[in-house]
Amino acid sequence: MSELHDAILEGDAKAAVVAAEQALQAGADPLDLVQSHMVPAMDEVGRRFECEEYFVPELLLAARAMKGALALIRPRLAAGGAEPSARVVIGTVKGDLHDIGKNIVASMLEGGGFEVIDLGADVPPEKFVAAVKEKSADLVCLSALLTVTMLSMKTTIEALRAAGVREQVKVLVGGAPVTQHFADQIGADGYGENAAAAVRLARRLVAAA
Ligand code: B12
Repeated sequence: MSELHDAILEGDAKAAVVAAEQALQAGADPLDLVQSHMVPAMDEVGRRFECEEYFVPELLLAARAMKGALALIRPRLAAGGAEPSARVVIGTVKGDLHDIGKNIVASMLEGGGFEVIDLGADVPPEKFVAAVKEKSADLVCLSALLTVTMLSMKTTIEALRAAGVREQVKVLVGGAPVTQHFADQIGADGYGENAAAAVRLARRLVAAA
């Protein structure tokens, strides 16, 4: 595939940054770079990890290369220039350190005209609740990449309910192991498969509210 894809797969952060720079200079679409080159590279990293060709060090190197290239691309994703239409609190749920996908969703939401409050990774339910209250958020976006931490999404929605703010916000969930069925089961308002879907859905939910 592309040099950018291969640099991430090989965990070569320098080469990934150079390849991303060159692609952007050549006029590549930033979202296409992410979706058609970078995400497939991380998927292949995951596949290799699963069949024990890669181990945690390779995972970390690939993630570092992905993040290096993303740092260049993120401002372009977020350069929508629209007035903030609604306020979103986003984070990766408790116990889960995966934040690459969450960061892409956050950038795309910013580009889509949302004001984004990013709480980071490994965010406990009470921190989501506090941010929703403080910032009068319209939307909460929860990300999880581990099957075990998907349950933290449920706990977070329960905490929003217990704090009396569940009806105030729409809750959107996503991340590789999450499905529409799971979203329905835990009482989320929506599930998005990728960052573009997240923006579409966020707009629809806010408009309906
Ligand atoms: C990179 C990586 C890591 C890095 C994370 C670095 C970082 N800062 O994020 C490190 C090395 C730290 C790591 C650690 C671990 N990892 Co890991 N990791 C991955 C890997 C290879 C890629 C994840 C990624 O970044 N993908 C690219 C992004 C762009 O995709 P994404 O996150 O899915 O996001 C997109 C969509 O899902 C969606 N989305 C995401 N969030 C949201 C939110 C909303 C609201 C919406 C609408 C949409 C949305 O939009 C995004 C953009 O399109 C995956 C394999 C894979 N293919 O997913 C394994 C994987 C997730 N890891 C796995 C495991 C097992 C682990 C460890 C337990 C390993 C270990 N033994 O220590 C630890 C756990 C640490 C922890 N407590 O979280 C397993 C999980 C298995 C499972 N089903 O539970 C996977 C699937 C690998 C595998 N095939 O076995 N990992």
